[in-house]
Amino acid sequence: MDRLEGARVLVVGLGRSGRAAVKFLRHLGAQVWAADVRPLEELPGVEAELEAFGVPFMLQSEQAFRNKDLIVVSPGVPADLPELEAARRSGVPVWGEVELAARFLKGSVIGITGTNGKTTTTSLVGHILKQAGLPVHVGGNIGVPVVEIAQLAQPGDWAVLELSSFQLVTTESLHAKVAVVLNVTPDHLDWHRSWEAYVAAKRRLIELQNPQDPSVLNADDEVCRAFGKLRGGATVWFSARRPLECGWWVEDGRLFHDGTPWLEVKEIPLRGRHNWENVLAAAAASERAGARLEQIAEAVRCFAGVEHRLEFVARIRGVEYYNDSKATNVDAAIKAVEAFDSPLWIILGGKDKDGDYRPLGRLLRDRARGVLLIGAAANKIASQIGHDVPCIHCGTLDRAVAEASARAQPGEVVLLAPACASFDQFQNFEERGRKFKELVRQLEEQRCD
Ligand code: UMA
Repeated sequence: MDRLEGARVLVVGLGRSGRAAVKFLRHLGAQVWAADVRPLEELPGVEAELEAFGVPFMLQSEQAFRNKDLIVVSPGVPADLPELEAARRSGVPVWGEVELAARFLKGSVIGITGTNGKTTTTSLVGHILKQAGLPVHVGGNIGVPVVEIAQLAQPGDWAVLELSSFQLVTTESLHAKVAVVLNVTPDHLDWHRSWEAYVAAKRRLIELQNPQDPSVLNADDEVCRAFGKLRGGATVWFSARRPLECGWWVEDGRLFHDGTPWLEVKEIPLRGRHNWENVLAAAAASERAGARLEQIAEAVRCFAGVEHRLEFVARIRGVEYYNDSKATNVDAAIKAVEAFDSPLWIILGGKDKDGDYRPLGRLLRDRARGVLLIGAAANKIASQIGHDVPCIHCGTLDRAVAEASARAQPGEVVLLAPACASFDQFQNFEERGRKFKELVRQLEEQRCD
């Protein structure tokens, strides 16, 4: 189904991806209907947008799926919804928004996935290619729907795409010219229902590649090593822990490519060993896209980092505040904690994703002065880590920041790295991170009063 002119298409989910898909489909000349589980009153701005495109709205129901030639789903819509299963059984294709885009995308794709580090790596690859003077577009899970990139990219351009497991499950036609898998650890098990299904989703990125195209994989990650067996000679390995025979690694405080040192660890402007991995992976992908080593090194040195990822907010009365709102799972929170040597006050909690918080508790035993708990997962977290580290139930982020500022001593760090999704108290992790920064800035103002 490559021509969609006149096709009857239902778009499910009217967040960022769904709304962009509606526009793209109308541009292609399809007849479009739009559905969401939420009524229009709860979807600000959507009614006017749909009206402008002549697209009727329907609440998500069995009826909305009837008499359609194609269903396009947003990433957050579970791929095994009964209505979607029924559509597939009756021969109606179900595409994710990324699949829709992939069928029309003219540039070459660098696809980046992994449980943690995707956004930093994606934005770093975009930055390196731009600095190297290559034509580049950045999108995907990072916040720019891939259908928007499909409308912009020309043949010869690079599309650097952050791809989540949700997006990969419903994708078939995305043949990444370079694929990157950073790491695979448990996440989103509530959505995927099993670890195997989550790993299979990540594996799709490399399974869909053409045989000769390279996969950049983490030599220190067990799942990536298994993926490497599938890709054989097309694998480019990286390691932040040990020298490799060839590929990209860190040794004695320097980054190497095939035995050539090209950057010092101390020149990386991002905190934490996990960011060495992100830099190695970004460098490997960028080199395959045509950037030279010295261009890569120069671009890494001037990379400003990404909002909500170990973002420095302020230093108030000798206490440093960091926003890592993007740490929405246990593994990401562990990496955030490992990035600091100073004693920590850490804000944890939100919507649980079936996480096991015990490994985090063991790490916090030596590193944290206390945990400030917020959101729906507070009791579960306290029951799993309460014997390792003092836990203070704060309920809300406002309260947690107030408690942290009252307790933290000069030389200590207050870190928001919640290990949970934000959806119980916020629209998304960005809103949570912005709120944290606002609260910290208020502390700063109080100090000046
Ligand atoms: N909805 C339905 N039916 C359902 C489920 C949801 O109608 O069965 C509706 C909701 O009511 C809501 C809409 O779908 O109105 C939300 O759609 P969505 O959850 O797919 O979110 P979008 O706004 O389209 O944003 C998505 C990604 N969100 C998710 O995957 C949850 C964004 O990633 C991404 O930036 C954006 O597409 C552009 O590509 C965010 C994210 O949290 C950052 N991603 C997860 C993560 O990184 O952990 C995977």
